[in-house]
Amino acid sequence: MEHYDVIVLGLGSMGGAAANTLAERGAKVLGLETFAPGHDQGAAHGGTRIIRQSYFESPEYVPLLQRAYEGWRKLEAESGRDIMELCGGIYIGDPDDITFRGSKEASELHNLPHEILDADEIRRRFPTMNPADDAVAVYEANAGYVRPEETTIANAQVAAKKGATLRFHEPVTHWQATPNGGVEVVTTQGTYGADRLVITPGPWAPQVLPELNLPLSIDRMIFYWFSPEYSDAVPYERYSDKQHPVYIEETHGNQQIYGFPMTDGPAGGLKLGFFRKGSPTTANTIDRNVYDHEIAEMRERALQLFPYLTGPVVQAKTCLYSVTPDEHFVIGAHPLHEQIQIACGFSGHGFKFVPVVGEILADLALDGRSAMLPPTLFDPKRAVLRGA
Ligand code: PYC
Repeated sequence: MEHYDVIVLGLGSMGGAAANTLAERGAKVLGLETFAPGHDQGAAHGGTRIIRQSYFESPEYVPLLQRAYEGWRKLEAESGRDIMELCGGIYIGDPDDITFRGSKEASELHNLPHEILDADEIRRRFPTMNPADDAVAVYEANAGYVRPEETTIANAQVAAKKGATLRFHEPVTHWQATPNGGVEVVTTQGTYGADRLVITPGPWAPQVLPELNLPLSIDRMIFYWFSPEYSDAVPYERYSDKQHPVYIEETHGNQQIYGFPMTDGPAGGLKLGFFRKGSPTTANTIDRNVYDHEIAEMRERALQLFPYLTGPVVQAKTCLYSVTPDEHFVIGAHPLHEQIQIACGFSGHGFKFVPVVGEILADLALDGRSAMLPPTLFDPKRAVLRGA
């Protein structure tokens, strides 16, 4: 049986980054993945993901983001791929909404460069948008987007270059901790042994980690791309990533939406979606169709911010979130087996952390601890994950 220092089960975004960092640190690594690099079955497709540091979810994430930005630049340099685009980010809300208030608090606490804009200033700078008259926003120039498919492919490419053995199209059928403190992993093609295992299952967490009975909601989410109607006053260039930021908006109790500038030319459409509005499903049974009533609902909401988003829908795609009860991640030692590290439950906001999660998982697998891991925020044994 082939034996490795570490096996990484799942080479999507987080597993790919873990394999890359582990190989860089000299470990003999095997990565196993059911699908191809950059596949569209999980949560790492759709062309773009937001990155930002003025983090309204909790200021505790900010140091991780600062480290992640360094990792994104390193991944670009090592892979020769364009992955991160800092086109700015705007977080619009009522003064008391978490989108605005939380972004402002995180910026102030960590001295992040930011500006506060009122509705007139938002319209003046970004004439694609017509927010509510009493809306306010945090504008962060150091925000933008990363490319998920490019990321996963880049991590695989760089990890392999650093010596990792990566097997795609090789589903894992079983894993187990062995009595000598190691692990054994069985796939459709063979059985492999290792001292340590890193499990990054994405939305397949309930199937891969059934013994933990994690209270994850696997949610069907949708990205939409709508064509704007261009005019002399608001031409294509105003929507492009040279002039348009990523955005998150909620005002007057409206459902939070998020989106991107146009990244694929005038015909590509403006990509947006509801921030946290999905329907429970499973990774194996998700309905990948998108229905007219869903498109109509998204357009009605989008028009509240983008008055010219009246052209045809260019495309719509489903994606999967794995949502924890407190919407914080699950990263740490498997509660039953200390030689196994798990990372899942990224709750729809994990992608921007990919490089730093890779580093944390490598630290945990090789040293049993990581100075970058917040003490309790992502603890797999925390009360909300035990139903308490
Ligand atoms: O984390 O910025 C984010 C995000 C936007 C939509 C889903 N997550």
